[in-house]
Amino acid sequence: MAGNPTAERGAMVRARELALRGPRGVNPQVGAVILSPDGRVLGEGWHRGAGTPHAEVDALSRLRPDEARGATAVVTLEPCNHTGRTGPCAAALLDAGISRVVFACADPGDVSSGGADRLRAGGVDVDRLDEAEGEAIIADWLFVQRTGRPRVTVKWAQSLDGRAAAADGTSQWITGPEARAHVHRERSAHDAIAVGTGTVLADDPQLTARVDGTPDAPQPVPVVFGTRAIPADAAIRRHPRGHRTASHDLERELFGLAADGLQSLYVEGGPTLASAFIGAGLADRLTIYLAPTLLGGPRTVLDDIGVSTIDEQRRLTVTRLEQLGRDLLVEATTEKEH
Ligand code: AOF
Ligand code: ZN
Repeated sequence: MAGNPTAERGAMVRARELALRGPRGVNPQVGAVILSPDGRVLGEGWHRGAGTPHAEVDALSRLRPDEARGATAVVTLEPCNHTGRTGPCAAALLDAGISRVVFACADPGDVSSGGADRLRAGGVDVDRLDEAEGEAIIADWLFVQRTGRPRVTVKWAQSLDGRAAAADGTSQWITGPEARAHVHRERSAHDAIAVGTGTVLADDPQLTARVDGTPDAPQPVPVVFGTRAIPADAAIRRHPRGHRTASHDLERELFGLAADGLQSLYVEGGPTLASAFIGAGLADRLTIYLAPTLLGGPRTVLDDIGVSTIDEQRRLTVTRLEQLGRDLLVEATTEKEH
């Protein structure tokens, strides 16, 4: 059975929009649209976070009894096949009499996957559509499923000669307003933001995302790494999402963040923390803002990253190069040994 390609394609675009209404967390963002055999939208649904009904069940709940018989479910993620906090969607679709299911992204879970096979075994026609787009909307969640930790971006701003600060430690306004605005958009695009206690003590950052024209931009959760105490009057104590503190066991801390549903981490400073993440092989993406200025002196952007001889250098792949006002942004990914 071929279904109704035009209606299904439109429904998948709509399902991705619906998915993004749901929260980022331990569960993926999933959207679903139920189509009648002649391609009309019968119901829409999305997943509102762990413990709430899955997208397919939410969409089915909008239909009248028996309205799902012979209908097509278009879902951004393969319907699950397990009983977790809720029951298996594959069974719910079968019970409702759905005759065709179109999904984008395969469920990567060991226990939750297999829904497509179960549906086929139950006589349902199953097809795959827009796989890449379906994966893109939950890329960070898929990364967490694969690695157990959030995706990590390490950011710094530097003079063209690779310094993060002047010799006395002053570092404000190396880059211009366009670069700083870009940083705020990046903050808002991450679930959590990491700084070392050294940065909190030296710069007293607010660590909020201040995006022009978007007063309600999502705010990342600040995570302060290190052992030194955070002063009682530190600006970070007034952060709208509170703050977390973390030890220097980076990997363990990252697993803890992922377990709490934080899928991406933006590491903002300073050199000690950035070096620790890179040295431990825990930096996935780098964003480096290059200011056309020279500072000289000892305050290099990184210290020891475990490279003692040239064979150990950390090769990068540049994924983006952009001029931001008078500064340059270089985005790069790290090459993984595994
Ligand atoms: C779907 N539709 O809308 C979602 C799915 O503990 P539970 O019951 O919430 O199950 C969570 C797992 O189910 C999650 O890790 C993922 O594999 C799948 N999520 N599946 O069919 C949905 N949110
Ligand atoms: Zn499900």
